Amino acid sequence: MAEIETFSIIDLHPTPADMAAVVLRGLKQRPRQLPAWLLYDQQGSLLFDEICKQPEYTLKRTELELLQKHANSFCAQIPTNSLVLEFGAGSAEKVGPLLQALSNPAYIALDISARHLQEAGKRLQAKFASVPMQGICADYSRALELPLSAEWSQRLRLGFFPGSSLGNFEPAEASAFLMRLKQLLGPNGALLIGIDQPRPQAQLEAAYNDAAGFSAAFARNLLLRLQRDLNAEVDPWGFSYKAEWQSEQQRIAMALVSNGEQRLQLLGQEVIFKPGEILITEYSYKYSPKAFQSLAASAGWRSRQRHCDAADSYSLHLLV
Ligand code: AVI
Repeated sequence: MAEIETFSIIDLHPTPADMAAVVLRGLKQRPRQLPAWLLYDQQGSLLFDEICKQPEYTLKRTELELLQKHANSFCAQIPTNSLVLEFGAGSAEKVGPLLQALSNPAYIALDISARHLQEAGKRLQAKFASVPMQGICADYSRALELPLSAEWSQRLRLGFFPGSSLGNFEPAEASAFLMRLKQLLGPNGALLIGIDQPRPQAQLEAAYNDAAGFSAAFARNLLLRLQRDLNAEVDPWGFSYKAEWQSEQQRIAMALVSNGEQRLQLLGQEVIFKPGEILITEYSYKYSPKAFQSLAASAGWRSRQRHCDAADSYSLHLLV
């Protein structure tokens, strides 16, 4: 009988002191901007799951369909016994088709939200009882040493970076991140990555400002979490949410806009927002397949296989 595995987590989450330092640095920037990983505490991860269900936000559904359709052909290129490393696993709902198509895989889910990861990992483990799995709670955008057993270290690595989360990095950071992944995945490693493509402005702006208000709640949760986790003094309702397509940069910019003059206090430091001043919560860059392939090439990756959806809005790339 196959062994039944259990899902456990190694917790490498930044400490509150680290988080406070990152927040203060971001609040002093112009425009003020906080890193996207701060959006994902337990509450933020649940709100993001709701965004993914909204009719305007098609990204997750499109990607899942592509994965289900092409998992076998992607995985035919991946050796037996590979270790799948998923960056930003979230609810870990996308890796299923890969675990099904691969022969004798092991799986590591990295995510910044420990509780969300624990619950997602437990559900996935129940579905794939014989696949050895491990969760790591960490900010994967920083350089990372993986705490791997000797047996897992010997497996060839397949990186899995779905959801177009690469788009939440600035292009220079995205290139540096892809280079770091090359190191981490090793000389025979591969990377399966999902990339959202530019589309008409109205469609994109609606996707990031859904009628039900989950995108706005997701952004506002950033300030609520500063209150909860870092005892910041701030009025989250003193800000309105805005998402706009900036065609020159090929990105959606998401921001909280201060409704009036107001103060935010953290660790004895005060930040004054002027009326109309913005706090960027996130950018979401979009890449055509060609633009992405050239970014990947500049980081040392070669394209092995690519599939787009029928509407040509999203692409999955296998890089080696
Ligand atoms: C996770 N990431 C790829 C999402 C995106 O589309 O940029 C985050 C998001 N923020 C608001 N809506 C979606």
